[in-house]
Amino acid sequence: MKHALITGITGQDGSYLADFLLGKPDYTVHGLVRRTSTLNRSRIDHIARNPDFRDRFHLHYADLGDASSLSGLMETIRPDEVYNLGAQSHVRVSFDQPIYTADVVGVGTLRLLEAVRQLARSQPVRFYQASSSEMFGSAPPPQTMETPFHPRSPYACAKLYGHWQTINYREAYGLFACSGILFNHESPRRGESFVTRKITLGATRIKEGLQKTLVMGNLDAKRDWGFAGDYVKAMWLMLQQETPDDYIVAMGVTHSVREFLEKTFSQLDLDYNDFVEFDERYMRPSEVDVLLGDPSKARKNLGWEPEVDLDGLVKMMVENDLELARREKFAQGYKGTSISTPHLGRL
Ligand code: NDP
Ligand code: GDR
Repeated sequence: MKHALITGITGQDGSYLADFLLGKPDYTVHGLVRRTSTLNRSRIDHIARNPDFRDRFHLHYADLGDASSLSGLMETIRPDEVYNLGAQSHVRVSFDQPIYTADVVGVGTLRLLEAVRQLARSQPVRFYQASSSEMFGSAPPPQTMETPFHPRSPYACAKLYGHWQTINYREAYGLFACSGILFNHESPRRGESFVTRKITLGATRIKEGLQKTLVMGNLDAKRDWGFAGDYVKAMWLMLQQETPDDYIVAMGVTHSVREFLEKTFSQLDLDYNDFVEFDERYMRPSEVDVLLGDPSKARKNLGWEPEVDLDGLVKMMVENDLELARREKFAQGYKGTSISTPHLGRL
C-alpha cells in the first residue's frame, strides 16, 4: 500500500487528486485540513461518506504556516508521495494579502520541503509542487520550458519561490522533487470567485431568473484553460517516473475571457452583451495578458493526454451550475423566501 499526503485536499485539485488516487487499489490517501469554524469539505464529502474508503482515506489537522505540524504529519503518516497543492491561490487577493500569500505559498512550500527532507533520511519519498503558469506573467506567448519567468503578482512571486526551492532541494539533497507548471484548469468544483466559475454560475442564475447582471473585470485577458480532472493525472505521472523533473501542463490553446463568456451564454441561448457589466474593482494592479502553454514535454515524456477540451469543459460546468440554479429556484419557491445564494464573489 502506498501512502500519499495531499495538502489542499479540500480545494478543487486536491479533491480530484484524491478521487484519482483512491481509484487505484494500492493507495491510501491522507489529506491535510485546516481547522475552520464552519466545515468546508463539500468537495471531499463524497469520499468521506463512502464506506469503501473508510480505511484508505484519512484527514489530519495541520497548516502550511506551522512547521511543527508538518514534521508531525511526516512522522505519523510516513508518506511515499507528498503533493503540495495547498495555497492562498487567488491572484487578485494576493494583492490585498501579499505577506500572508508569500508565507503560505512560498515559505509554506519550504516548510514542507524541510519536513520531507527529514523524512527522506529514513525512507524514500517523492514530492510534487503545484507551480503555476502565473510565474510566466508578462513573458510573451507561447510559454515553454525555456521561457524566462516574469511574475506579475505577489501570488506569482511566491509560487516562483516555491518552484526554485523545489528544484534546489532536488539538486542539493537529491530529493525526488518535481514541479508541475500547470496552466489554468477548471471544473464544476472550481472556486466560485475564479473567472470561469463566476461566469457559469452567473449565466445559469441569469437563465433561471435568479440574478439580472454579471459584473466583470478585464474581458481581454487570455488563458489556456483545461479540465482539472485531466491535470491531476499529470501530477501523479510526474511522481511515477524514474527521475524527477519539471513539466508544463497545458492544452496549448488560448482563449479570452470574452470568448468564455460567449461560449457559456450561447449554450444557454443568451447573449452575454445583454447582461455583462464592467467594474474597475475586478481589475488587477498588474495583469497577465496572454497565457499559452507548450505541453509537448509532458505529452512526450509522461504520455499525458487531456480528454476534455474547452467546449466540453464549458458544457460540463454549465450543466452542473444550471442544476444548482434550478435547485436554488425550487427551494426559493418552496420556502416563499430567498435562501442563501452562491457567493458570486467580489473578486
Ligand atoms: P483551491 O483554492 O481550490 O484550493 C486551495 C487549497 O489550499 C484548499 O484546500 C485550502 O484549504 C488550502 N490551503 C489554503 N491555505 C492553506 C494553509 N495555510 N495551509 C494548508 N492548506 C491551505 O486551489 P486549486 O485546487 O485550484 O489549486 C491547487 C494548487 O494548484 C494551488 O497551490 C494553486 O495555487 C495551484 N495552481 C492552480 C491552478 C488552477 O488553475 N487551478 C493552476 C496552477 C497552479 P481551505 O479549503 O481550508 O481554504
Ligand atoms: P488566474 O485566474 O488569475 O489566471 O489564476 P482567474 O480565473 O481569477 O482570472 C483569469 C483572468 O480573468 C480575468 N477576469 C476576472 N477574474 C476574476 N477572478 N473575476 C472577474 O470578475 C474577472 N473579470 C476578468 C482576470 O483579470 C484574469 O486575467 C488562476 C488561479 O487558479 C491561480 O491559483 C493559478 O495559479 C492560475 O490560475 C494559473
